[in-house]
Amino acid sequence: MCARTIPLLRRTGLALLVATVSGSSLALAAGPAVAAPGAVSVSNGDIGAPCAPLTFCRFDPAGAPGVEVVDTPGAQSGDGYLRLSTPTAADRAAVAMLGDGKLTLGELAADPLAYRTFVETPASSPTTAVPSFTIGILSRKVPYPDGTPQFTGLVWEPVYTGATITPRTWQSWSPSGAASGWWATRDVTSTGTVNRFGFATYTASLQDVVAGVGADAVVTNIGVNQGRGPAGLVAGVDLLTFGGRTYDFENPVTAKAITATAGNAQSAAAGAAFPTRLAATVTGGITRTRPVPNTPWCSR
Ligand SMILES: [Ca+2]
Repeated sequence: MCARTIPLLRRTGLALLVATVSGSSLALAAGPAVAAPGAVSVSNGDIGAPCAPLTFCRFDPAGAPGVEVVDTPGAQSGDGYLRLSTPTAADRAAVAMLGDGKLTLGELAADPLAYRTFVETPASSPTTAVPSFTIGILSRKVPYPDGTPQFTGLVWEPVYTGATITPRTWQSWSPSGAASGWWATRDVTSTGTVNRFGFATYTASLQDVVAGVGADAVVTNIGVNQGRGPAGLVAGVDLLTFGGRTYDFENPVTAKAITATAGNAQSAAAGAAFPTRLAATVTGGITRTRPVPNTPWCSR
């Protein structure tokens, strides 16, 4: 008889899933798909949970119906990605991690910001639209009339760097390393003109933004946004990076088949271990089968 409890990868850095092997029976909880090494998996269930500090959620008062972590062979990392859909110009699709009220813009900008996009169906207009990298802040530099810090979204879009958007191709972006591309939602001035928050619309780098807004601005949310505006755009996002972590959008796997991959059809003396450790591959998934890391094993 043998019994083991084996930790699998964590989801959103909070929950720990386990698979338990007991004797000849093997029971598997749903586990995550293959995530990029060192990345934190974020599933459709994660972003569907109520918004809370330091977790991802659909960041939109209307619930952002065009937001889903999908399993698809088109994924570049793992087996899935975050799909954002805006059928009409009035739609918005966004996912963000809420801040904890402590993180400042200066602290956030100290680590690389990065993400990848994949345009499945370009917008009717503008055809160059892709999901943006968005940071919400509260700025003391531009307070409301009552003196409280004013909110604005800080938005980075590849098109304002002069980059070419290629549909049906994964493209990697670096909002923190780009020489331009940032603008503020609460004061969209003409290109190259300094806004109320102190940086030039569309031509500012992240360093320009921090210098203009102030490193002490409190971060309220970090994520990606699509719309309002680009009607018909269907786009993927994956490997969202900030705060020293990369978030890989992947759904859990439910085991459908277990196949011995090592140690089968061998014998061992009583009380001795098998010469080859017993191992198995578990496949599952929502739309197709796939191997699962850290497949449980036992020997007896
Ligand atoms: Ca992925």
